[in-house]
Amino acid sequence: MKRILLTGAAGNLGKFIRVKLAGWTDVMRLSDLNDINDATDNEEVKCCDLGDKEMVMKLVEGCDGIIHLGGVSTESTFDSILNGNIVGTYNLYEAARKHGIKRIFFASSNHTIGFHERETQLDADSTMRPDSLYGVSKCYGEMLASLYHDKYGIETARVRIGSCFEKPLDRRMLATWLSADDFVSLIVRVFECDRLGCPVIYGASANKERWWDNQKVRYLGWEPKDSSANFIDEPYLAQRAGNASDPVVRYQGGGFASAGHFED
Ligand code: NAI
Ligand code: 15L
Repeated sequence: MKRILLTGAAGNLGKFIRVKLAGWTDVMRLSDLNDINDATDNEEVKCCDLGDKEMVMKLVEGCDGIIHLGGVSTESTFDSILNGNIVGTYNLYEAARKHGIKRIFFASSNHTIGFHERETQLDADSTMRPDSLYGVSKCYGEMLASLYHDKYGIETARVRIGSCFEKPLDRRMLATWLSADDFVSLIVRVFECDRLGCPVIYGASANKERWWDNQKVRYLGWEPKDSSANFIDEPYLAQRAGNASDPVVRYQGGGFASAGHFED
């Protein structure tokens, strides 16, 4: 893999991916809305707004694959989601089509299915039940990837990331937590496997508590190694569970399911 474009490179996940994947590609092309001033020798920086079609066309030129993390990453106003996640993801796929990109890692989210109750076991074929406008925008991204796969042959890993943080931050994340190492090992598998297709993959570590089943993507050979169970001494585990009828406890999306609407 020669040159990989990393969008959202200045964000939380982008920052550690740069470090953990250093040397994996000949060149990592970094992009974000925010400036990036600490590029290393095998990184190059091309910052732009994903909503700017012409800039995105230039951004993608010369790349061999894309790790697409850029965009609005939590609930927000429709206008900002429209620009970053709807228009932005379209611009990226159009540029990928025109520049012959073969493979994309799309950072989708568990908020595409956040209104499923926690007792419901989901797999790749479960119905989308977004819990926010943000979740709806990720459903759109997944469907756009499907179209560009079926019509133009661009392979995409549609990864419904759970909660990728240094450690689980609350009781819900015992099920949704994805470690940085497991996230990076998934990225590597996505670009190194012979055939990818356009699968939906749940991005969670090998946690004991599980809501999501990745049986349908066993062919990828991705084996997460970490577990939220290793954080057994964290204080939130000693807390009593919340009220079971509270949407924050009832639904997989947690607080996103109960959050109010963001007015433009
Ligand atoms: P983040 O918010 O820290 O990073 C996103 C980056 O995208 C930011 O640096 C931001 O400046 C950039 N961005 C926003 N709008 C843009 C635009 N119009 N043009 C160009 N760049 C723009 O989010 P984080 O946590 O790093 O997440 C990365 C991706 O993974 C996001 O797409 C998010 O939705 C997804 N994800 C993350 C999860 C997590 O646990 N961190 C869970 C599920 C999904
Ligand atoms: C997401 O989609 C967000 O990007 C991240 O900040 C977390 O809120 C995560 O989901 C989660 O559900 O924990």
